[in-house]
Amino acid sequence: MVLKLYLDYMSQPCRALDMFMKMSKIPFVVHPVALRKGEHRQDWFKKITPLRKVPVLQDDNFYLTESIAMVRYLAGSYPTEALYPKNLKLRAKIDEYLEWQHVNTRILSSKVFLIENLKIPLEPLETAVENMEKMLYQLETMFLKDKDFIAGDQLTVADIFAICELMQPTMSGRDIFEGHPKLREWFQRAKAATQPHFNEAHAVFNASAARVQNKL
Ligand SMILES: N[C@@H](CCC(=O)N[C@@H](CS)C(=O)NCC(=O)O)C(=O)O
Repeated sequence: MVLKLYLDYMSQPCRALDMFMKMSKIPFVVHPVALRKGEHRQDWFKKITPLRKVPVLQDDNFYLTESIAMVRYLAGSYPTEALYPKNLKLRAKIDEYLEWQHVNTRILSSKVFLIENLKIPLEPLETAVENMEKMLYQLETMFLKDKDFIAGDQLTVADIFAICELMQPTMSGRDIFEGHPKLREWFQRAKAATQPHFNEAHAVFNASAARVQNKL
C-alpha cells in the first residue's frame, strides 16, 4: 500500500513533510484533515492517533505521529540523502536544528500567529513578538551564521522545516525579517531551492493570508 499522509496545509509540519516527501520523490497520497472543521477530533481520527494532531504518516497498518520521527523513518527506506544526508556530522547538525526548533522557531512564531490572527489571548502580542525576535536572533547567529543554509552550503530538511514555521507569523502581512537581512536572504534562497513544492504546499496558507490582509 502506498504511504498515506494525513495533513492540513495550514499546519507547518504538514507542509514541511509534504515538501520533504515530494522533493525526495517518495510516493504518497494525501488524506486531508481539516482542523478548522474539527475533523481531527472525530472518532475515526482519534482511532489513528489519540493525540489528534496532524501530520500522521500511515505505512500499511503502521501509524506514526511527530513530523521529525517521520523524517527519520522515511530516511530508513527512501532516497532522502540529498535532504537528510547520512554523513554523521552533517546529519547531527541537521538534527541539532530539528530538536531546537520545536520549542523555539515553532512555538515562538506560532504564538505570534495565534495571538494576531486567531485572537487567542495567550499573552500580549508585544511579548510574543519580542520572544520571536530573540528566536530569530538565535537562528541567525547560532545556526545560520555565514552559511548559505542551516547545515552548510546545501539545502536540507532543516531549512524546509524552518521556512514552513516562519511563514506562520507572516499571515497578517507582518515582515518578520525587518532588521534581519541575512535571514531574509536565506529565506528567499531556501524558498527558491524548494520550488515548485514550496508554492504548492503554501497555496492554502497564501489564500488565507490574502483574505486576512484584505480585511485589514
Ligand atoms: N510536534 C508535532 C506537532 C503536531 C501539531 O501540533 N499539529 C497541530 C497542527 S500544526 C495540530 O494538529 N493541532 C490540532 C490541535 O492541537 O488541536 C509534529 O511535529 O508533528
